[in-house]
Amino acid sequence: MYTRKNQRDLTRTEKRRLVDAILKLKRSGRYDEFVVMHREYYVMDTENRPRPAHMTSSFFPWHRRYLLEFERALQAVDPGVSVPYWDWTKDRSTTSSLWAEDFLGGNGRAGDRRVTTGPFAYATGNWSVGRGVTDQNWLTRNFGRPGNNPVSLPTADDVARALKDPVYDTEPWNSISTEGFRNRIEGWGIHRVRTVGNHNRVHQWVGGPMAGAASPEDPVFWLHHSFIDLLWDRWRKAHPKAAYLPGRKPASPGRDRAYVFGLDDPMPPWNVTPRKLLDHSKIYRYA
Ligand SMILES: [Cu+2]
Repeated sequence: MYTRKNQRDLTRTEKRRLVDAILKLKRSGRYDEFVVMHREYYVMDTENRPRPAHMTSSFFPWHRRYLLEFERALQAVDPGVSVPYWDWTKDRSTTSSLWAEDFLGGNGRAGDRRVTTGPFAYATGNWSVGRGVTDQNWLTRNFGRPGNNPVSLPTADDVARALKDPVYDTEPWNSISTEGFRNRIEGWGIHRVRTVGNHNRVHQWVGGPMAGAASPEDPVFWLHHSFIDLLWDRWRKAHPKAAYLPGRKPASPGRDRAYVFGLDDPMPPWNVTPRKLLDHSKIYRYA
């Protein structure tokens, strides 16, 4: 049993140990395996293949397991580290300690958006991205996407509205589910209903690889998803009688059956069911 802390409460030593563990995973090649896995599971709901990770009910349990795998890999390097969370409703500034030199480094520079500060700057020689996919190998960020189409971080009100929804997820269990906690937090924009929100909006706000399928190229991915995981916790506590939905795969034949994972349907690549991931209280807790 260990604790996942708010990133703003980490000591200098805790930050250094986390960064060191991440850099070690990178050097060993293990880190990039996580990036590849996320890319493989970043499947649009127009594609006809299993889709346990995004645009679907199992978004929360899939990412819980994915984070746990990453955390186990970190702990194999340094047993004292865990994945802190970034509460972006509170730490909203581009100069938050999250983005400091001793932690994740800051925004990308003007022009090519290259991150030039902190341990993940390309010039350190310790962090390159896009292996085998792009020839641009430095990490980029573009906080708030200034210009014609800027993005702001979601607010505490946005999150509160999602937490108030007493239903976990609704038909058609995908990116156009208008009701339900899951898509209110996952945050797909729905034509004439709402714009991109919460989880997706944070990915867009950071910019660079965080805005796409290879988002774990930026280590802030883990801190973002740790907070998303905590929000699932908060929702479950707010609605103790509400169940994970759907309870089982839709009965109708067709595409849904391949991509909707009911409570007891094993999710690839681990073949673990959402039910097994509902309760993490024996593994970690949030502080
Ligand atoms: Cu994801």
